[in-house]
Amino acid sequence: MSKPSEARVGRDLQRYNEETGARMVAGCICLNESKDKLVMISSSSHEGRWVLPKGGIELDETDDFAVTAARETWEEAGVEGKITKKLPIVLDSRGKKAPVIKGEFDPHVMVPKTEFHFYEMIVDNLGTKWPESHKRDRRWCTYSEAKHELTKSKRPELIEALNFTSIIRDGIDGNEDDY
Ligand code: 5FA
Repeated sequence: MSKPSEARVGRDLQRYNEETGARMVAGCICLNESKDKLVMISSSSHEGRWVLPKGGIELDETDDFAVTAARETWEEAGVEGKITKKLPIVLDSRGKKAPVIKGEFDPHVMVPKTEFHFYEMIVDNLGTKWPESHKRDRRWCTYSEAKHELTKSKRPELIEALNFTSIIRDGIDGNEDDY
């Protein structure tokens, strides 16, 4: 992959799901070799919140969303690695109703504003300078630290995606989901 030195910006090329109108986003959950930690980055729009590297799939990109996920992961987190699996799609948690683009509009049906296509990645390299290094922090977190941060950031759908990975869960927080 040739690594861009600048991040793509703007929503002009943003791809939306033709059926639901949901914004389509791809990203990576980046695990270390021993699979007991993941990379989190600070949100650029909400100070003090930690999220996962991800971003909009664009109209000129391939249907292989792993390519977008790897691009966003480099741009936002400066991480490169090997994608090992595609995780099930998770949907926006904000619960707002949005018009269905195709088909009947049903006011009782919750339509996601965003759908997330996440991939599990095993980290090979942490760059020291990357397109958004000037505006984001980056850190390794255990499963329970990540769950804590994503709860604080009000991002249950990102926890859902994390729970689909093969991360080794630490502590009481991690074990409780296993029962
Ligand atoms: N946003 C906030 N809460 C959301 C939720 N529960 N479900 C879906 N979307 C949610 O913010 C990214 C965008 O997602 C914002 O427009 C926010 O309103 C909306 P973020 O997840 O806090 O990440 P960020 O601040 O780092 O955002 P950006 O990288 O600037 O934006 P994107 O992740 O969309 O990536 P892109 O701009 O590179 O395409």
